[in-house]
Amino acid sequence: MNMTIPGRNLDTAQWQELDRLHHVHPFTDSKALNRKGSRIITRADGVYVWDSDGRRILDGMAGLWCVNIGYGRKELARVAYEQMQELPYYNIFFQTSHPPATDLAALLSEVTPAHLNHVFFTNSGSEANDTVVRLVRRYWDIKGKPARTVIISRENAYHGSTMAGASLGGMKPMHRQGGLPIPDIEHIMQPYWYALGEGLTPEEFGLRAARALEERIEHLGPERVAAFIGEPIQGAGGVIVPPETYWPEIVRICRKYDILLVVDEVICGFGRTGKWFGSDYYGLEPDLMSIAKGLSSGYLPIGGVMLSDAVADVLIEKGGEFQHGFTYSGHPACCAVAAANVRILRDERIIERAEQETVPYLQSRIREFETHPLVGEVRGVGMLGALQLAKNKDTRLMFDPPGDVGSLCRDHCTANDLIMRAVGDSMIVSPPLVISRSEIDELIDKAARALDLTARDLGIS
Ligand code: PXG
Repeated sequence: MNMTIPGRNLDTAQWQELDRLHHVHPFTDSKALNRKGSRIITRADGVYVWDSDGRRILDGMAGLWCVNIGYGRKELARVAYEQMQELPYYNIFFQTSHPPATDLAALLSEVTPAHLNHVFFTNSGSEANDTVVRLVRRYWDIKGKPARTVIISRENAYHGSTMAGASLGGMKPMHRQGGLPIPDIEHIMQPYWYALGEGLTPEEFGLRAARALEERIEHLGPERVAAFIGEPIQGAGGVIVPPETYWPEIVRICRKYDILLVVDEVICGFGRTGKWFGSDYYGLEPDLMSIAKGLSSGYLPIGGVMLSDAVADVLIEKGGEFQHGFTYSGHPACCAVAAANVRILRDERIIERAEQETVPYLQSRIREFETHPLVGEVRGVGMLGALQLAKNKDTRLMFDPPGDVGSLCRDHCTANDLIMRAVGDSMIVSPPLVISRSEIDELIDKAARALDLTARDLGIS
């Protein structure tokens, strides 16, 4: 099958060859990929993507956790087309603005938690978190406490791939490449009960994991600590759903020491948890909130940082010029598409309908895997789920080395035209919020088959 883009009419092998010769892929062993050739995705609709061989694949990951609204919404294409004819680009520096950026800013203040009424636009979640580092340190500087520079994050957190994003993240393999983390970023234990909570109930463990924050603040000296940052539910870390006790205790500690609470909603935002934001799900009142992905459902790149009224007051009323910004901050086409996406989510009640109908169905169906011999734990909230594979489900013995069995299972999913992500030995689902019950059935059937084939390969039954 040939696939045409202007100027090139190539078949699968030709696209793969050009890719091999010229394209360096993110988070990829390029040598290994080049041996087998990349999969070429050519189009998408609803919850499905098609590859260049014409195979229809169920996208259980909504792209990279972002296509919340589903593929193929022509309204968004139309909005981009019209906006690009009207005003394809102008910046929002130097005392200018334009309708798409201003409209989206106002719309975001409506849909985000009530006390968040200002946004700083970026082009990605990583840039949002870089902006967070600068905002947090600037905030304390303006408040006359420049020594408050340390930001505390968690091991196995993911906050992006730029220097600051990867530093905030707790991914050791990322830190090892490029001399990270940058100074004054600290990491505490993550609230991963299945892996770390042996001998404790989830509730006890949640408190223990949260109190690691208090211990670190005391160790560093509270006068040095600027903020705590966390994903409501860790996504790329393996859909780690914290015990119920965790977030209330984190909030108590942040308030006690007067440090800023930064909630990274890049995955959890815009409906992923069945509420508009993970902060709504856990009842959090963040001082700063990072957003991206579902903000535009991935149709165009855009991110941002929401500021609480209190933070905005300090930054705007007392801060003078904030020396930060990107050429494409508030890009007109990206803002117009994001606003259209948010309005569709809101006006079609996509999040509310998912919460009532398909979220409970997905959550109950993935829990059927609790009895599977390979599955040690099933985790999930909203349209997020994880099947934790374990060598011995009774003793919680994990596979060693970690990741090989997850990759094997992932390959069985792929061969069966289902996209699931393996994070170590956790199998992840994060489908578009518009997935139907029958599509969930298809996802579960295909995942079951992949698990069975994996168990067979390992001689487990
Ligand atoms: N914060 C969180 C919580 C994320 O999940 C980012 C920030 C960075 O966003 P950008 O737009 O800069 O990518 C993310 C991104 C994976 C995977 O393999 C996850 C992400 C990105 C790429 C791959 O699960 N999350």
